Amino acid sequence: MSVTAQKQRTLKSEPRRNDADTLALEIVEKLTYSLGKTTDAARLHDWEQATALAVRDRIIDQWLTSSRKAREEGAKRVCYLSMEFLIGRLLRDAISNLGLTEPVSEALARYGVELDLVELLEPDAALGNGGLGRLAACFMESMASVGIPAFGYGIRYVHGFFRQEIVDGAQVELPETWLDHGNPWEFERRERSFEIGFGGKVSTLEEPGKATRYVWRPAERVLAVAYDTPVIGWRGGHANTLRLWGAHPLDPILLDTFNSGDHVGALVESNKAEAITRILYPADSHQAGQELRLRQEFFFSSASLQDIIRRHLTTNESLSNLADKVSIQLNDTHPAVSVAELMRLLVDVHQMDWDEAWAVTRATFSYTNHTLLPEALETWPVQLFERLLPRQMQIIYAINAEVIRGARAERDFSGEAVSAISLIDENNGRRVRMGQIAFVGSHSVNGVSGLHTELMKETVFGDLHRLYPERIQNKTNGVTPRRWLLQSNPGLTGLISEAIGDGFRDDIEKLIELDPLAQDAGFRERFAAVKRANKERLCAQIEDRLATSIDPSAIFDIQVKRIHEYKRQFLNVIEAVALYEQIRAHPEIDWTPRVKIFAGKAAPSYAQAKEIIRLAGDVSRVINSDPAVRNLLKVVFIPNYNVSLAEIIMPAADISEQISTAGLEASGTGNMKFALNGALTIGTLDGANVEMLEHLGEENIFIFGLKAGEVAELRRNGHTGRGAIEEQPLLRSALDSIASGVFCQDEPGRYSGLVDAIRDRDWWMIAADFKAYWDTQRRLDALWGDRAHWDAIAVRNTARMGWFSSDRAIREYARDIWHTPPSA
Ligand code: HBZ
Repeated sequence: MSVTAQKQRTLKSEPRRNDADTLALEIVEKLTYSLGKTTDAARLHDWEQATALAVRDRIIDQWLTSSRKAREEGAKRVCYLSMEFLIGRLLRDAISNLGLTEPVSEALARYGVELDLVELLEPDAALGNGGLGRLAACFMESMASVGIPAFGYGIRYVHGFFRQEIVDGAQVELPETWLDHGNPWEFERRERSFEIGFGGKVSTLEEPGKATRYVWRPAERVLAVAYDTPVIGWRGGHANTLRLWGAHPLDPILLDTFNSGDHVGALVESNKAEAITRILYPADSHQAGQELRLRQEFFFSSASLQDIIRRHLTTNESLSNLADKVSIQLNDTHPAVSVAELMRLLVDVHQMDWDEAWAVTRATFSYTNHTLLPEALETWPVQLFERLLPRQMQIIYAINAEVIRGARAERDFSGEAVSAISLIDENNGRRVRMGQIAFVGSHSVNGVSGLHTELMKETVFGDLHRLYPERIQNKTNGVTPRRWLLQSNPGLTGLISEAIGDGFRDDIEKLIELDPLAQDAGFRERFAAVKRANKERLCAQIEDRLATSIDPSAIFDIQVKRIHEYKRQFLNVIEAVALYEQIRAHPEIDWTPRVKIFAGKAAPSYAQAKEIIRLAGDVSRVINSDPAVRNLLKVVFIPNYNVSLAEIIMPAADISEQISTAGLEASGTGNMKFALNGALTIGTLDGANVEMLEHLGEENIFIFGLKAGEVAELRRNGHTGRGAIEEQPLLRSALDSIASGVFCQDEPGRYSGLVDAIRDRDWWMIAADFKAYWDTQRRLDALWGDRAHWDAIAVRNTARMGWFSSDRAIREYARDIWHTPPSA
C-alpha cells in the first residue's frame, strides 16, 4: 500500500460523527483556532466562517476519497470548460447534501445563533450572467450527485456579475466584491500553475527527414494559478473539483524599472496580467468583442488543457489515448479556442503527428450551443486573433483547409456552401468563427432543447449539419432538484415526504407519485398553504427591499430572467398597462387581484433593455399609487436579481412567465424551476416549454402565440405591428399611453422609440402575439376563481417535472456523449 493510501486509511478510520454535539465542538474549534474568536466575542459573520470551515472538513474527507478512487481506477473524467459558473451560495448546499441541516442548526442554536441568518451572510458567487452559467453550476452538482468524476474549469473572477441598483428608475451597475471577506470554500494551489503566452512570433525548425516543427515564442506570459472548490454531491457520496484559474504576473514587480524611478511603470505588467481575471463580462446576448475577452478565453482554455495533459501523463505513457480517459465539454464557444490550443500542445509541444492529433482532438471535445441569435455568435477579427495567438491562427487555417478539402471531395460542396462552413468569415472583414471551430473540432454538438436542436440543424449549422449529419444531437437542459426544490422550498419538500415518502429525494422522477393527489382536496389545501407561506416570505422580502406591501392572496405573476427584447418583458408590461386601463374603465367587473413581479439585469450597453427596466419602474409607480386600482393590480420590479433571490422567488410564484418570441429562447431553465415548485406556466412554444407541454399535458400549461415557423415566415414577409395594433383597441390604447408619456410626465417622449419599434417593425412579435397573450391571461384569471382546479394543476406541475432534473440531463450526456458510466 502506498504511503498516501495509508494516510488516507488513517483519516478514514475515524469517521466523523454527525450529531449536534460533535458539530458544536467542531464549529467552536474553528471559531477559536482558525478565527481567533471566543463564542462571546464572535459576530454572526464569524459564526458563518466557522460553520463553513467545519462543514468543509467533512467535504474534504469525501473529496480526497473521490479523487483517489478516480485516480486509482483510471476512470474517465469529464472536464466541463465554462467561462461561467453561476454558483450562488454554497453553505446551505453543502449542509443539505451532507444531511447536516438539523445537527448544524441545533449546534448553532446552543449559542443562540440561527442557521438561517448565518446562511444569509454568505455572498453569492456570481461568476456568470444567466442561464448558461447557472446550467454549469447545476451540472457540477449533478455530476457529483450521480457519481461522474469531473472537473469544472473556469475563471476565478475577482468581481462577479455586477450589483444592480435602480436609481431614479434607471439601472445603475456597481462592482460586485464577493471575495472581500475571503472565501472559505476555495484552496489556492500555487503548485498547480501554468504559463500562458500571448503574441510574439512563430518560427520553424527543419530537421532532415522529419516534419517541420513550429515553435511559438510568445511576447508576453502570465501565470494561471488554480483555485479549487470541492463540489459535494447528494448525500455526500461523491465530490468533484471546480478548478478556477486566477491570473498572476510572472514577476510581481519589474525591479529594474522601479529602481530607475518609474514606480508606476514597474507595476504595469503585473496589472495587465491580473486584469485578465479581474472581472466577468456582463453581456449575455451580444459578443463582447474586446481583446481582453479573447485573452480571458484563451487564458482559461490553455491553462485547463495544460492541466489535463499533465494529469494524463502522470498515469499514461502517451497522449494517444487521451480521449479514452478524458471528455472535454465546451460550454458554448467561449472555450472554443481550445480546439486550436490542444492541437498546438499535441503537435508542437508533444510532437504528435498532425492526423493523429486531429483524431484525438475531435474524439476528446464535444460542444454545447446555447443560442441561435446572430449577434451572440462569437467571431474575432483575423488580425486581432493573429496578433494575440499567432500559432493558433495558423492551426485554424490548416484545419480549415482540411475541412474544406473534405467537403469538396466527399459531399460536392462548392461556392456558397463552402463559405458557409469555412472557419473564416470572408464577408465581414475576415473574422474567425468560433462556432464553426467548436463544431468541426468536436465529435458531438448539442442543442439544449428539442426545438433549439432542430433549429440549429436548419439555421446556424445547416451546412455543417449536411457535411456531418451524425454530429448534432439534443440534450434538453435540467435543473438540480436539490437546490431548486429541497433547499429552496422546505415546506413543499416536507409535504411531499409526508405524502409519498422520501424516495423522491434520491430519484426526483418519483415525484410522479404525487399525481393522483391532485384529486385529493385535503392534499391540495396543504399544497396551497405551503404556496401561501412562500408568498408571505416573498412579501416580506419585497417590503424589506422596496417598502412596498403586496397582498399574498393576489395571483403572483412572475417574470425573472435577464432583460432582453426576445424574452419580451415589454409584452408583459404592456399587458399590465392594458389591464390597468381596463380596471379603471370597468370598476364594475370583478377583477382578479394580481401582482406582477419582475426582476433581472440588463447588459450595461444594451439601451433598449435598460429602457424596459425604466418603463417597468415608471408603470409600477403610477399603477401602485392610483387609488382607482384598489389594489387589484400591482407591479413590482425587484432590483439585483441573483441566485439567492431566485431561491425565494421560485417557490412563491403562481404564474411563471415564459413568453419569449418563439424560436429564440434556446431552452430556458427558470421555466423548469417555477413549474417544479407548482407555478402554472404561461408561455410560448419555445425552448424547453415545448417539452414541458409534452410532460405536463396541455391542460396543465398555458401556451399561446405564434410558433417558431410562423415567426420566421412573418419576418420574411416584412411584418410590422400596424395591422395588429389597429385591430386591437386594448393594445392601441396601452401603446398610446406609453408613447405619450402617461407614465413619465417629466419626460413624455421617453418611450416613444420603444413603441415606434413595435409599430414600424415588431421584430419580436409583441403586437402579433398580444391578443393571444391577453386572452390567456384572462383564462388564468378565471381559473383562479376555481381554486380546486388551479391547485390540482399546480400539484400536477410538481408531480410531472421530475424529468427536467439536471441528473437526467447529465446521465444523457454521460451515456451519449462522454461514455462515462455514472456510479450512482
Ligand atoms: O443558456 C442561455 C439561453 O438563453 C437559455 O435559453 C438556456 O436555457 C441557457 C442554458 O442552456 N444562454 C445564456 O445564458 N447565455 C449567456 O449567458 C451568454 C454569456 C456570454 C456570452 C453569450 C451568452 O458571450
